[in-house]
Amino acid sequence: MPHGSDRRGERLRLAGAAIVSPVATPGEPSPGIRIGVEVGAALIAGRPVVGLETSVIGQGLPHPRNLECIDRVAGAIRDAGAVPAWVGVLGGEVVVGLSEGELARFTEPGRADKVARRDLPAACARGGLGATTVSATIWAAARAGIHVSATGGIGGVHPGERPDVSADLVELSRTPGLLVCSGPKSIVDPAATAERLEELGVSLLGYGVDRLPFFLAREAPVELEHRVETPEEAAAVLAAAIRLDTRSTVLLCDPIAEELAMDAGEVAAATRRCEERAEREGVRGRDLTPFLLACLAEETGGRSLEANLGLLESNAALAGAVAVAFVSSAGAPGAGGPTATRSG
Ligand code: PSU
Ligand code: MN
Repeated sequence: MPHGSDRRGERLRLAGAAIVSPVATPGEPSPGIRIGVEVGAALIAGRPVVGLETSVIGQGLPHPRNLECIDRVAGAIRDAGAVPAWVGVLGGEVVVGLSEGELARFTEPGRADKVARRDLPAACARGGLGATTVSATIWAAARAGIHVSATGGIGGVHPGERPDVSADLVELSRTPGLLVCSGPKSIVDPAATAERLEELGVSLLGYGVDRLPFFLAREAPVELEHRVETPEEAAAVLAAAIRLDTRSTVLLCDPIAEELAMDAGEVAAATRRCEERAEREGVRGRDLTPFLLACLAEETGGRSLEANLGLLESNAALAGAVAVAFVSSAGAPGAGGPTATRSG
């Protein structure tokens, strides 16, 4: 196996030019990744870009609230001065920077398959629509030279005798970059998830908080070791991670706004009822998370949905601000974005 630093400069196809990624990444060069026109131009110019998953659009939120999510998330990133880069599988390629028209197809109910990193090859070979989870999204974003991404809540360790563990966790441990989230989704075990992340070497940063944010709830009873107060401080941690070549994601944990936050006990009780329903109906594997999210919305009279949309928007705004701070911080490795070279 060649050493990772030999692989700097993976060449990605972009309208006749090749993009050289400044991010050291394990894995083979990926000619199957297509970069959207606006995103490619932004990366070449060294402008801030934020990677975004589409599983939240395809499976996590119901139609038509997923349309609202796209507007609010993309709007927050643009308002911060960055470019949104939605990631998804389309026409046999992994696309980083879906156009509005392409993205619209992912919002149609039941249209896109949920695609984690393990599903990428089959999804590309099949040629349909694949909505990428965090694991597949950060995999592709890093290979496109994107350093900052955003989501709502990451997957984690589900409670149970034979725990279902999200592929997000191991991918966070082997993908360089920074991901803004509101902690793990409140349908998982927060302490077990934090321990697994520690074991995997994933850095957790509280954004103005000392405890782990817990998606719909402000916090879980899990203490965080590190805390930042500003996008600039978060960007400095990302720059250090890249400089050190730690190759794992810095997880910037941004709690849900107080006015939208739900009571942790209420969320836990509703989640238990939903888990029982999942058990009775035999829902397992990749269907579990979307099932539990939909069930929670029902159980809470739609409040969890409002909360989820609100935290997605504020995480996007923060990710935009971190991406801006990262490219403007002098001397940040890779801060200039990927360098374009002529192909051939
Ligand atoms: N955040 C949300 N809603 C979602 C997700 C994140 O607010 O639906 C998605 C992300 O794509 C994440 C996935 O990677 O849920 C985790 O699914 P699983 O537990 O099956 O790994
Ligand atoms: Mn799972």
